Amino acid sequence: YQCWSHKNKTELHLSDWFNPRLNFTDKNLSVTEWSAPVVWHGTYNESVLKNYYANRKITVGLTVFAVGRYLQFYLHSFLSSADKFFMVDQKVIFYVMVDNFSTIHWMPLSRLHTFKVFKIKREERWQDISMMRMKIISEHIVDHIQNEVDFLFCMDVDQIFRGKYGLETLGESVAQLHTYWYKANSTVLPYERSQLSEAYIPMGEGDFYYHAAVFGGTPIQVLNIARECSKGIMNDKKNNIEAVWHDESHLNKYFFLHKPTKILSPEYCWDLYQKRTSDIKNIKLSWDIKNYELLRVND
Ligand code: 2GW
Ligand code: MN
Repeated sequence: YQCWSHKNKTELHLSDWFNPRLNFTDKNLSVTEWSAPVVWHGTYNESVLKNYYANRKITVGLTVFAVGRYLQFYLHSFLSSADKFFMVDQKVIFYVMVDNFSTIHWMPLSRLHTFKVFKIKREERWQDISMMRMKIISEHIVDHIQNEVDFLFCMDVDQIFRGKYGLETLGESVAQLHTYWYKANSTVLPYERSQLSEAYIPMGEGDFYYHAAVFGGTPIQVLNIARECSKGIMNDKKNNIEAVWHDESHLNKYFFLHKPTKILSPEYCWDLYQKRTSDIKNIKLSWDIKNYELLRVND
């Protein structure tokens, strides 16, 4: 009973755990115009967060897709690094979507982490593999995920966790700053610029360019995100158009219309080939290597 009373009484305020970095020339990289925190290493108080969530018994979900060659190439290093760094000491369910069970092998996970594997149909075109994730995610949230977790992340599989990725990342709706574009002027961002697409964002508008390799939130918010993106993708298909960066263009449109409540710095999804500036203090997740010759053949 102590657990319940505590759960409903105290609220966590932004100033309890978050200390913005104020040394940016673009002050939006600290706190956005709509007052969402931009979480960088060193801006959050881990022990306050740990205490706050200690008697709330939360579970965090993480969906990841590994289809075709991506299964053998990326899944193991993604999961084993996630087990080590993603939500350490929290209950976690990894939702692993694959097109082939036979290549999955047993992997021991830490005590509070577990995984569920689901079989999905393999799409012919790689663009469709990527885009169909939105539809599949929304179906699984409705079917079961909404009853199993308090927060949900959705990630690309071609990445490796490198440092603690913890409670500071949780929020109602969470978006990831793209490594390449986080300091760029909005006119150069690679949004979809055709008015014929549902993902269209007018020139000069848009807040940030978000990376679709990481997004999250509460199950209900992630359901909204995935449903809207999926709708946009399907409507575009009907009109014979495909947005320039596929599901990522639709995700950017969604977050343009519905501002995320929390933003993660590029430290939470960094490209190690990119020149590292002094902003990047602690890399939590990095892109895995891409071998297009090996990966993008149709077999
Ligand atoms: C994708 C592209 C080309 C060839 C294969 C695939 C592929 C992707 C695949 O064969 N199998 C597979 O499971 N996938 C899944 O889709 C996997 O989870 C992968 O991480 C995800 C997105 O594909 P990826 O990582 O190759 O695309 P990126 O790294 O260029 O990512 C950005 O742009 C994508 C749209 O073009 C997505 O929006 C993605 O979320 C972005 O990070
Ligand atoms: Mn990727």
